[in-house]
Amino acid sequence: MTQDARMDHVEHWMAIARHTPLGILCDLDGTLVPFASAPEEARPDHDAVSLIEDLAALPGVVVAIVSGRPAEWLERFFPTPSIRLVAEHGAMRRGAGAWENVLNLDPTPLAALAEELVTLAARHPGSVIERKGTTVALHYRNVRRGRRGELIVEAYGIIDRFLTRQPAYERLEGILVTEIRPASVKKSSAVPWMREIAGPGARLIAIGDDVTDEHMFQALAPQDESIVVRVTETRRTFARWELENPNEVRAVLRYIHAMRAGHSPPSTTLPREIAPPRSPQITFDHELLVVSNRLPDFRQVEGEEGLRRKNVGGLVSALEPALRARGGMWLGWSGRTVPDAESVANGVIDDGTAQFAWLDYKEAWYQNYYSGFCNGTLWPLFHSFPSRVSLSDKGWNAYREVHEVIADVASEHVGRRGMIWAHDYHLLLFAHVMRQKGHNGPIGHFLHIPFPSPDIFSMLPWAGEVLDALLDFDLLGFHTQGFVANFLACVSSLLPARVTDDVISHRGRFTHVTAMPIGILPATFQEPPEPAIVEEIEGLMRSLGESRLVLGVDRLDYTKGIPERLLAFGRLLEMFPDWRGKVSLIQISVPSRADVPLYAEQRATIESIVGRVNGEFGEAAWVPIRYLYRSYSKAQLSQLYRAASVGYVTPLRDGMNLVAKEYVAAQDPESPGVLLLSQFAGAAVEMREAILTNPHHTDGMARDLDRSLRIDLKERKARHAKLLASVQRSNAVTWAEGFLDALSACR
Ligand code: GDG
Repeated sequence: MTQDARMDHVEHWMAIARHTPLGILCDLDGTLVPFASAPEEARPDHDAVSLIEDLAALPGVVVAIVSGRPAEWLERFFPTPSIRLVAEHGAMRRGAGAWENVLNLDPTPLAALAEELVTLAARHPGSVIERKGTTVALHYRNVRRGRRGELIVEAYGIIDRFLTRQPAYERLEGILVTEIRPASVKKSSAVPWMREIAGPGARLIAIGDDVTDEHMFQALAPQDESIVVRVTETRRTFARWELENPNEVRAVLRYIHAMRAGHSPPSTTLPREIAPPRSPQITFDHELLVVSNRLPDFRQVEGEEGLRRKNVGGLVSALEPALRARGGMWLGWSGRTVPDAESVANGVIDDGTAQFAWLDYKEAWYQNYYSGFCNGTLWPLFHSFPSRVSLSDKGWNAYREVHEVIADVASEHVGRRGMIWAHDYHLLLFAHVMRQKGHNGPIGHFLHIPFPSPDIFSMLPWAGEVLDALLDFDLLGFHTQGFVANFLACVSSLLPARVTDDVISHRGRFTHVTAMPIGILPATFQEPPEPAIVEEIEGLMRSLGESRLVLGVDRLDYTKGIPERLLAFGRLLEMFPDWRGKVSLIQISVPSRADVPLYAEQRATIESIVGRVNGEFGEAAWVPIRYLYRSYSKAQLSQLYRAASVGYVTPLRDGMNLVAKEYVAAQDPESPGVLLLSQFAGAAVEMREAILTNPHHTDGMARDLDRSLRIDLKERKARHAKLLASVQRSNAVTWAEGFLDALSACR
C-alpha cells in the first residue's frame, strides 16, 4: 500500500468510527468468540462482554449481537438491556429490553425432529444435536472424517422427510454443521431493524464469519461496511473488508470505542480491503473441490434465469454426502455453450445444501474438447474400440486449452493447499496444470471408465504426455484391479518411472494407485413410489400381458452392447421357441451425445434390429421387444427393475455399470429377479453371483438368458442375498469417503 493509500484507509476508518448514528451488528461464534470444539464450550469471556457493554453505553451508537444462538443463552451473557440481541438468526430479538418472537410456529414437529436426530447422533460418536427455540442443529465437526458421510446420509433422510412435511422450515449449511430453522428468518432481517433503531442517517458495520452472516452483508446499503472474519484463504464473500480472527475483531471494536470516547486511538490492525472481484454468490470455506466435466445435477431451465438444480442422480448422489460433510464445492461445465467470439461466463450456485461453481464452454471447446478429444478419442480408446478412435492435433490442443481454463476457475475456489478431487477422462491433465499454477495441496483422480492395455493406449500419439501428467496426481483411483494393472503396465512401458505394487515414483513425486469400485445408495432404490409413478409403469406392464420381463437400461452408447443384446434376445426366441409369447424385452435407451455421428448411427442400428426381431417373431397379442428411447425418473426405474425377471446388463466394455447394482438393490428379496451381467463390465469383478455372459457370443448369450429365466426361487434368493450384501457393503458413501481418506493419507 502506498503512503497515500494508507492515509486514505486510516481516514476511512476514522470517519466510520466517529459517524453518528452508528450501528454495529456483530456475530458471536467465530467472530467475537473463538471457535471451540463443542458449541457449549464457546462462551463470551469477560473481555468480550465488557467491550460490547462499553460500546453500547456510548452516545450515538447502537450495538447488536446477531447470532444463531438461543435467546436465553444470549441473555445470560448480555443482560444489559441497551445491548440489542438477535437470536436464532433473527427468529427472536431483544429491542429495548423486551424479547420479541418474530415467528409464531407450532413447536411440536420440530421437537419430534430433534428427538429423531438425537437418537441418530447417539449412534455416531462426536455428533452433537443442539436444540434452540425454533431451530435444531446437527454439529459433526468432531465426527471422524471417514464416518461423516454415513451420518450425513442418514441425517439428510430424516431432515428431508421433515422438510417435505414442514415447508415453513429450511436447512442451512454452516461449517460442519447443518441447521434446520424457520425458512423466513435470516440474519439479514436484523439489518433494517438496526437501521430503524439507529435512526436517520445511520451507517452500519456488520461483522461475521459464517455463511449465515453473508445474508447480513448482502442486506447492507452502500454507506455501510461489512467485515468478514476469514476462516481460510479459500473463503469467498460479499464482505468488503476482512480480519484474521476474533482478536482482530476485538481490536477494531476497541479502536471504535477509543475514537468515540475521545481517547487517543490505539495502534491497531484496521480491516483489510478484499481485492475485487468479491464473490457474487455466497460460498464458504472449501476444504474440498470436486471437479468434473459436467455438473451432473444441473440442467439449464428454459425461460428462467439460468441453471437450476434438478435431481437426476448419478455421481452427485455418491459425492454429495462427502461435499456436505466437508463444506465442499463442485466445479464443472454448465452445459451451455457461447459463440467463440464471446467471453465465457462462470459463477456459483448455492442451493442451500452445497456449492456448485459452473463455467460455460465456447462452441469450439464443445466441438474439439468435449465431442472431439474426450468422446471421439479417449472414450473409444479407453473402452478398447481402436477402430472408432479419431486422432487430431486440434482435439489434443483443445484438450490442453480447456484444462487451463478449468484450472483457472478452480484456483478461484480452492486455496493452494486445499484438496481437489478430479473425475474421469475429461480431466486427465488436471493435476499437471494445477501444479503449474502453484497448487501444492493433495489432488486425486478417479477414472470412471476402463483403463486400456499398453498396446491400445500407445495408439495415442500423446500417450507419454498423458501418463506423465497423470503422475502429478497424488492418488489415482480405478474401478478394478485389472484397470490398475493396465495403467501400471503403460507407465512401465512408456515412462522412466519406478513402479511398485501401488506407488509410482517419478520426477521426485509419488503417486498412489488404487482399485476402488464405485457403489450406489441401495436404500434409495427401495423407496415406495408416488401413485402417479405407479400408474405409468403399471400401464407399461399391462401392455406386456402375461409375458415375463427382461429389462435393459443404458445410455445409448456403442460400449453398452445394445445391438448385441437385442440380437441375442432374437436368438433366444429362435433357439428356445417355448419363450415366444411368454417373455418380452424392454430396452430403455437414454438419449446421449446425440449430435455425435457414431451415436446417431448406433440409434439407427438398434431401431432396425428391433424392427427385424419384432417383425419376425411378433404376434397380434405380443410384442417381443419394446424399445423406449427416453429417460425415466429414478422412482420409475426402481419400479421397472423390481418388476423385471431378468436384469439384462451386457455392455461390451464398462468401467463399472451402476445399472447392475441398482437392479439388485431394487429387487424384492422374497422373489428377486436374476442379474445377467457381461463379463466385461467392471461390476462383474464384485458381482460373481450374477449369471456372467459374453456379449460378443450371440448363441452363448441366448443360452445364458434362457438359463436366467429358468432359475428357481431358492437359487434366485441365494444369489440375490449375496449380491445385495455386496451392494450394501460397498456403497456410494463408502466409496467417496474411502477415496477422500486415501487421498488425505497420501500426504
Ligand atoms: C460411467 C461409466 C460407471 C439410466 N437411465 C436413466 C437413468 N439412468 C442412470 C442409471 C445409472 C446411470 O444412469 C448409468 O450409469 P452406468 O454406470 O450404467 O453408466 P455411465 O453413464 O456410462 O457411467 C460406468 C459410471 O460412470 C460410474 O463410475 O459405472 O462404467 O461408463 O445410475 O440409473 N437415470 C434416470 N433416468 C433414466 O432414464 N433418472
